[in-house]
Amino acid sequence: MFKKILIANRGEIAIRVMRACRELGISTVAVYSEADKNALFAKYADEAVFIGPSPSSQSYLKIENIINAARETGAEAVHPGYGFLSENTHFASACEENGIVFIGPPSHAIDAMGSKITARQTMLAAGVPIVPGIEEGITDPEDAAKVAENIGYPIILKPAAGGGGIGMKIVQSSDELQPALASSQSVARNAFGDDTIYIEKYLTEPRHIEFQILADKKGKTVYVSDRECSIQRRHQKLIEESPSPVMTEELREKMGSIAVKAAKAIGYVSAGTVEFMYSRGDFYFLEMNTRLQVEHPITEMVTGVDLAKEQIRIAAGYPLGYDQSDMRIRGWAIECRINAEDPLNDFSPSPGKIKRYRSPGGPGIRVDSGVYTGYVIPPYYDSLISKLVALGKDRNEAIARMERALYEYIIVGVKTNIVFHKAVLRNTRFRSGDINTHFIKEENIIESVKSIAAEDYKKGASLASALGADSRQIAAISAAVGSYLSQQKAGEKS
Ligand code: MV4
Repeated sequence: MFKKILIANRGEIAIRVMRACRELGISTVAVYSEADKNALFAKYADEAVFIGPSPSSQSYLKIENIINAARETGAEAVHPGYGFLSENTHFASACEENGIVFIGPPSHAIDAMGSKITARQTMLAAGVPIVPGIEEGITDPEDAAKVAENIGYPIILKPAAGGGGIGMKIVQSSDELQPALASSQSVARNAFGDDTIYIEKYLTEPRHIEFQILADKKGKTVYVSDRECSIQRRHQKLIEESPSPVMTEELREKMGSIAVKAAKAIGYVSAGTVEFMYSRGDFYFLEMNTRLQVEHPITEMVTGVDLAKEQIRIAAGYPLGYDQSDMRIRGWAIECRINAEDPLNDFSPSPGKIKRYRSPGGPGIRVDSGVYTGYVIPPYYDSLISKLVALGKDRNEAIARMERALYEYIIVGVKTNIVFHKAVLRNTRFRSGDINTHFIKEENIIESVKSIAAEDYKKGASLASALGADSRQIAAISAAVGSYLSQQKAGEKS
């Protein structure tokens, strides 16, 4: 086993990986930017190397600096977390060339999923179902028109080099095609330096369902659990659950085996995720994420598998210690991403100082976070404060525990999306499990966020005035929507 690992990431995921290292008896090296010099992850590590005065995310993208930090500290392996360099083949190769183990897939497996067209070709050849469409790039508008006519409208244009929805265009009819193609190409050229576009049939109400897989270096690949990730806004996931409400034993067996087939088709090793779109009983390969994902804890909660540890064990050459038939799902887990953002102002980021912080606990609750009271959330990175995860014996218990945990959560100083999560969790359609990727829009969740915020505000104000607060205090207490009761109590004691 490795003796020392460098974690090339920040925030909660750096801590998550270091926790795995600590349990495995591996010492840890953090790398940190100027903006992160007071961050918890840098304090948690056994050693911390300053990698740059640049306060923006640039520090965590400088391959050379990170390789140097690993060499100087004698780290034998590097864990990239998610985002930053986690799916960068140059980084994986640079590690390989410097005799440092990249804790993730081989660079050729990252490459295989880089171009969406190549990925479609590979999956088609392997017998993995893909959305009806083409496996070649399109540049000529007349070719595009013919292809679109063949597939049948509505269609969707996607950049080959893309991901995350950038440059995608839905086209409802032939007269919209030419401007949509031009726009898609121009966005793709700017974002990826490559304006290759391909065409797929547009699915109107898909669910996003993904499968966690693990593959060791001996050729064994298993699926761990499925995750439902349909609750998202502008391609940003906000709530995930495992299993998916539509999942049956039979469907899991079918989709899981295909996820394993997809991984094997590219010689995958490490933890990975195969994404599918699911619509009315049919499912199609979408893309594969070659990293540990933000939402990995819900899979850990329902299976008992420690994915971060498994990644490290696999990278060190250990075989998986179990077979597919040993894998069991027990209970139901939900994750809410708690972000420093204002759901009442178009989810605009709300960085700044956390003046008061108390995270929930009790039965079935897990909080992965990198913040503390007095910590200043820098404006340069993502706005994730924590991942709040609730495990229950079934979906109803998981929801009840999540609502209870949201009630307990105190975060003062920055705006958070806690009230947004409350609004989704009490929605009757969400409770019935009838969701798709357009849920937030279709259910007009923002309107219920407004009314819950107003409700909380009123309760806070009446409580504060009953306790003899002056108008300034009432305003302050009321403004802290979502945790007014706890704040009142905490305020009494301080
Ligand atoms: C689609 C689609 C419908 N039909 N492709 C958006 C991001 C990228 N990963 C794939 N995306 C989609 N591709 C076809 N043929 C709808 C989406 C989509 C989506 C997919 C997964 C999760 C959330 C989504 C939100 C909006 C649109």
